[in-house]
Amino acid sequence: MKKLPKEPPSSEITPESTYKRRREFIRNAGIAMGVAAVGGAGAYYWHAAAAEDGKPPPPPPPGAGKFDTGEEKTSFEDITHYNNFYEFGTDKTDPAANAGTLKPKPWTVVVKGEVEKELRLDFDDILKMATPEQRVYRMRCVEAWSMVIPWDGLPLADVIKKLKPTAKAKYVAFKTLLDPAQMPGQKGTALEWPYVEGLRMDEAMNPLTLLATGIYGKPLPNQNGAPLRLVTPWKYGFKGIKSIVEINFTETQPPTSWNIAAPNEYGFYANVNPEVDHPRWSQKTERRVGGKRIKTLKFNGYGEQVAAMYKDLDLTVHF
Ligand SMILES: Nc1nc2c(c(=O)[nH]1)N[C@H]1C(S)=C(S)[C@@H](COP(=O)(O)O)O[C@H]1N2
Ligand SMILES: [Mo]
Repeated sequence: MKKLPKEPPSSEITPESTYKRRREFIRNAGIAMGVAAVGGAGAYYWHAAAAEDGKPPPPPPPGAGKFDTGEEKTSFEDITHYNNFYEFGTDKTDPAANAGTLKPKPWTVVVKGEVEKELRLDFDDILKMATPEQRVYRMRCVEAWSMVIPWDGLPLADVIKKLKPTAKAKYVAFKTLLDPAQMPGQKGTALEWPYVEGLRMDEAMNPLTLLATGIYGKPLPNQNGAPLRLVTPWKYGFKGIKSIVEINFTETQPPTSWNIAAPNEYGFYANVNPEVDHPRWSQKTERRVGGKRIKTLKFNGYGEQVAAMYKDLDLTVHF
């Protein structure tokens, strides 16, 4: 019988926290949810409605089940109590314990840069820009664990079409809220704040890319990035920026938080790739939270939808 590979040494915590200590050393050395119409008369934002009256969610909207992996879903408890959200601490249990200070309502998102019209949008305005869908996605963290999450959200492509970027827009940059009073981790130096991320325009327009607003038919819990976060299931988890307050269309590749933090370890693309190891640990397998260790699939199993975008890119260089 083949032995399963050993869990990477402290895979869940060490990589990012080791780095954090190094970074601190370098520094010291001186260097919602209202009911919103989304369609015709009687249309409603389904999980928001469920949350408000405490009843079980109504039947999912059309589009649910699209891209479903058929795998066993991770429990709501695990999805909401095993998190990365450094604005609330660097341990996996910190976000659930500390994210109560975040106020996800009211919520404003600034749209700027290479776009027909710069805008300040309320969260409810964004909900009206596309039809909500539920999609069960396999998610893979760079730390070699994974989950299967039933997200609720809006296809980012539909939102972008409404925002009308100019022909110069080649990338979309996202920013998390910067407010140390709501996000106490921002008083520390675990990362540069605010958290920033970005996608190439074709990645942003890919049908898999979701602006998530909920999980399991409930509004996003604070620790998962309320009220609005990015989901790109073929990429490592750190691309999935939480609690977004800015969408900026740019001509050039925007900076991204983990690439700023450790450029030799975290690239801009961050496509899940078992053939390209992280410099300090393997990416060949993953531990399914609440389940077994399994082999990691290239593009997290979404190659059919995304591989063509990278046919001219050396993924060992552009990791
Ligand atoms: N603003 C912000 N977004 C973030 C992070 C973070 O620390 N801050 N962590 C990222 C990482 S490393 C992962 S794996 C996912 C985790 O999402 P989850 O806690 O909802 O599973 O969020 C990503 N988005
Ligand atoms: Mo991650």
